Amino acid sequence: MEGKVMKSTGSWYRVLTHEENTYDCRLRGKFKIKGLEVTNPIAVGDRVIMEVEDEVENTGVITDILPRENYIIRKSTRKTRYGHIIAANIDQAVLVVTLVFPRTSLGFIDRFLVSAESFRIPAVLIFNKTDLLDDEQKAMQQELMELYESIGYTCSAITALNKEDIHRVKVLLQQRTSLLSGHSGVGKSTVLNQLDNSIQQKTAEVSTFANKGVHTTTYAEMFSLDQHTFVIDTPGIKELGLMDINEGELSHYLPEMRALLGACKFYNCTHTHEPGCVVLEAVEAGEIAQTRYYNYLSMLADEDSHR
Ligand SMILES: Nc1nc2c(ncn2[C@@H]2O[C@H](COP(=O)(O)OP(=O)(O)OP(=O)(O)O)[C@@H](O)[C@H]2O)c(=O)[nH]1
Ligand SMILES: [Mg+2]
Ligand SMILES: [Zn+2]
Repeated sequence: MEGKVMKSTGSWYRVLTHEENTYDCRLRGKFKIKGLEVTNPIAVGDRVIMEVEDEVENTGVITDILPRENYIIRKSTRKTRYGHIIAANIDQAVLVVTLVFPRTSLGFIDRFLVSAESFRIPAVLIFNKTDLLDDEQKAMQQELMELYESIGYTCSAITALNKEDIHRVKVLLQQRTSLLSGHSGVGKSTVLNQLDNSIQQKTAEVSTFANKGVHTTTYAEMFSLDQHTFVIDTPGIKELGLMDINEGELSHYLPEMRALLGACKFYNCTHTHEPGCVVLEAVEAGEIAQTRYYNYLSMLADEDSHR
């Protein structure tokens, strides 16, 4: 029968079937997807075919994987040549960011957005922990939200424990399957726990010593808020190594650059030094944010990202 992978630990998978039964499954055989080298062949969100092994224990085996609509992948931290699929078959990627405790860098945000663009997955930014910001930081956050909104990304500023804020998050998630991603400690699990009383993900305080999260969530897990609304909690990530993006493609994944493509003098313009480059002109004129342009350059320079 067919089911959906709700949780994956790497050694077993929790599968929810159409009949709303859940089974803890292992894999049978090898699952190799052509042209994709990954450390995890099956990820949360995958639609699979499974056979029941034990009706009493609710165990089974996954025998096949159905074609993916999409997936979001990062470079494996252990084996750099390999990717690690964060989730499959998602409607949107929600990046939870915090200006403080811990601080999310713009480089990380832009890499995440580029990655989502490359997989054609709409991305949303949630700025959490606004209760911890001083006036200067609030102004900075406002500026960032205006920047990303102007590029076309929906942004929302919240405090996880504020009911009205959580209501706004609910509206963003309605009728979709969403991935919650971001650094450890930004509050992904805290937000999720507020969305539904039945969800009780472990959360933990950010280390005051390192100003970093302590990696409380260790496995990706999908929760259903209603029949049509699913949210995936994931372990915090430090970096998002970009996969399979070549030099020529990169600018297509920054929407404000994409809008100008084709207008540069040289068709193979890298937008770094060429005469008649409309991207450089737009940066000069302040129409493209310097931070976005610098992060473009940094991604371009990252040898590993366009192999
Ligand atoms: N002040 C404040 N604290 C928050 C807010 N949201 C979350 N926290 C706290 O931040 C800490 C980390 O939250 P978690 O939900 O565990 O973070 P996470 O993103 O799930 O972290 P990992 O599972 O490690 O990736 C906890 O102590 C939360 O109580 C918020 O809006 N304001
Ligand atoms: Mg967590
Ligand atoms: Zn150019």
